[in-house]
Amino acid sequence: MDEEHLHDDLHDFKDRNFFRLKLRSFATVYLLLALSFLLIFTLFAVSLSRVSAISSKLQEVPLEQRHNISGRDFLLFPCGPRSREWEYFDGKCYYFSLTRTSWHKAKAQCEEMHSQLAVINSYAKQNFVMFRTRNERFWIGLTDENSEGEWEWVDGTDYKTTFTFWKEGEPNNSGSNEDCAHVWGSGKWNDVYCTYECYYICEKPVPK
Ligand code: MAN
Ligand code: CA
Repeated sequence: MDEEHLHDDLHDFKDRNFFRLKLRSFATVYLLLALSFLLIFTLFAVSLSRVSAISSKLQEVPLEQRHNISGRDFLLFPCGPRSREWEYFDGKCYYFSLTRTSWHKAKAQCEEMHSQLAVINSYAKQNFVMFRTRNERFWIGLTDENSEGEWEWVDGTDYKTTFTFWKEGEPNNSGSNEDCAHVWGSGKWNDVYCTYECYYICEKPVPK
C-alpha cells in the first residue's frame, strides 16, 4: 500500500516537472519570436527612413545631374547636353527647324520653345547661320508687315542701324505682297510672302 502511494507521488512529481519544462521552452520560443519580430520591424523602419531621406535628397539634385551629366558636358554643349538640337554660337542657342511652315507659324513655334525667330545682327552670326542652312531657305525674325518698307526685327533691334545681308535687288516686295524675310540660297536675304513655307531658325539665351 505504501509503496503504491510512493509510486503515485513520484508520477505526479514527474508530470509537474514535465509541464514546467515544457512551459519554459514555449516561453523561450515566444520570446525569441517576439525579439526577432522586433528586430525585423526596427530594421525595416530604419531602412524605410534611410530610403525616404535619400529620395528627398535626390529631389534637390538638378535633373541634368541625376542623369549623370557632368560639368564637362555643359562645356561641350552649353545649350544643354540633353537638348542638342539647340546649337551654341557666341553666347546664344539656335534651333534649325526640320519642317517647313509659314512665317507666323514659325514665329509661334519658336515662342512655344521659349525662343524667338533669329535676329541676324552681325556678319559673324550671318556666317554661322549660312554654315548651318547651306542653300536651304530659313525664316528669320524680320518683317515689314506693320508698315510697307519699314523692316522690324522681332526682338526690337533697330533695323536702320544694324547689319543687313539682302540679296542684290532685295527686298523688292514682289507682287506688292512680300512682308517676311528669309535666308535664301547663297545665304543672302529675300523678302517673300509670309504664307510661303520654309524652314526657320529660333534663337534663345543660354539656359541657366
Ligand atoms: C523671285 C524674286 C524674289 C521674290 C520671289 C518670290 O525670285 O522676284 O524677289 O521674292 O521671286 O517667289
Ligand atoms: Ca523678294
